[in-house]
Amino acid sequence: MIKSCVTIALVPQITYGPWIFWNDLESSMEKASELGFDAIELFTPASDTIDQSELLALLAKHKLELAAVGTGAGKVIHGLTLTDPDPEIRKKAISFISDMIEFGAAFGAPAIIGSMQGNVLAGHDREKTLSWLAEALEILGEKAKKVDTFLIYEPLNRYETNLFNTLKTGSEFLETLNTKNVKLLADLFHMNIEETDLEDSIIAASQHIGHIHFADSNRKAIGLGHTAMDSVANAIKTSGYAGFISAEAFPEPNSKEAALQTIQSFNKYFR
Ligand code: LER
Ligand code: MN
Repeated sequence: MIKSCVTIALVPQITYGPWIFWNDLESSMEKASELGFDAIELFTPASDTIDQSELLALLAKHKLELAAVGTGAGKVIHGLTLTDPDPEIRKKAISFISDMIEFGAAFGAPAIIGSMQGNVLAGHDREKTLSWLAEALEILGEKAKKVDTFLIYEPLNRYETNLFNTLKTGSEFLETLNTKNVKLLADLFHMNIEETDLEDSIIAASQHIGHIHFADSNRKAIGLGHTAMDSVANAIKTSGYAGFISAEAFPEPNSKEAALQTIQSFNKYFR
């Protein structure tokens, strides 16, 4: 069954971005639960930000699942990426994500590699850079397997990465890896910029998709932009997707209304 999810940002250094709820874990979870969301996706500064037993108790209290954990703080706070030319930085990036994998795995949730994938930097070789990404995904994919979860790799739009921007190129890259434990994140906002046809892309990549970010063309809650969600939802359902559809969208006009708009859209298209 497809399940609804909403994002909560808990990184003090970041004060604005595409996350629906902000700063306060407990009140965000309370609101998510009241609106009928099935799950939350967390964006935290580190793997040890939230006490494990406290989160377990809150998830039980509010009848929510943890769908996934974001790793972007590794880049934003510490400047770490998996494709930095400096091997020491790559090592630290792998270690940061490895800890995040363990944090999520305690709740059955995978970690997401978005901005921590980095870029091919000016003056550097693309093939070499991709070999660093492959090396990291091999290690982290197998790490996730050991703790009974999977890893999520997210193609981003061209303004955020020059590695892979589409589901097709992302899928082809994953197919070159030995590990079969890395899945793809289909972020509808990035796809709106990069894909020729969202529906075709979703169907073609269906065996790789393990998570979906739910945002409209302008990265506001679904229904506030011009994405043709009817046909995108049909493609998601036809593809046999059975994971979380997670609102990674701006808190516009505010968190409460963005959350309400999201759950109404989710129910309209997926219930
Ligand atoms: C993360 O999920 C994402 O979509 C990125 O745009 C964040 O940099
Ligand atoms: Mn995303």
